[in-house]
Amino acid sequence: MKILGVIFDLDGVIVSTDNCHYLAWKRMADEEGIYFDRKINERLRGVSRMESLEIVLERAQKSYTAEQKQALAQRKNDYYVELIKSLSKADILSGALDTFELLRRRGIKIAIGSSSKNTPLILKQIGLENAFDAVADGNAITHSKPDPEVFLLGAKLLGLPPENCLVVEDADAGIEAAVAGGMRALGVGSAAGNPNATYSAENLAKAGFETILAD
Ligand code: B16
Ligand code: MG
Repeated sequence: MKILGVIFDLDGVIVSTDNCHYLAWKRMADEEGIYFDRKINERLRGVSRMESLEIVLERAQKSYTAEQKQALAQRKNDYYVELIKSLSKADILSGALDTFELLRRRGIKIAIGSSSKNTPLILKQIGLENAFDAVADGNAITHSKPDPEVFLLGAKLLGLPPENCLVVEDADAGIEAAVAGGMRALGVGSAAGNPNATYSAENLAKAGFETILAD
């Protein structure tokens, strides 16, 4: 099956927001007296905000009501939004722009498939708000990765069947989601070497798209 569309995860594939997520969760957790470190932060990759909060609260000494949890997630997001306001074009990860150009030249459609509700803001900050044929993000879905919903929506918005789409992901949950949706997956960053990924590369610059497309 030919690859006619590529759906890119955002955080960790096109731009690295890891540290911003870490600092925002850390600030909220410190204020609440909850232990949080970079190792725990790794587990939040590709996971939705409320599911991430549940992971953070595993170390909490007290229990929180649903209302309090909403407030904690909101507070973390306020800190996060403040931090991502300093993102710019310079934060686009290595190989991303060249990859988009190559795919466009080949007539392949490109989309975003991200769990983040902050996708529109992040794309604007890095100057890519008009770069994609479709954007499927955390605002449009009810089930986050490893559920395939966000990628199936991306394929639908591109007008393509899943089997003609390739997903690029940095999270194991995202690779799982792509496979569950019947798509091929390229694992980069933290997901490079994921045994379920069809292709693997350290980053987009090293992905060898020419070879993948010739497959
Ligand atoms: P937000 P992706 C994910 O984005 C992040 O990897 C994950 O750490 C974050 O919790 C999630 O978005 C939700 O983000 O709080 O901005 O809605 O990797 O799917 O692009
Ligand atoms: Mg990601």
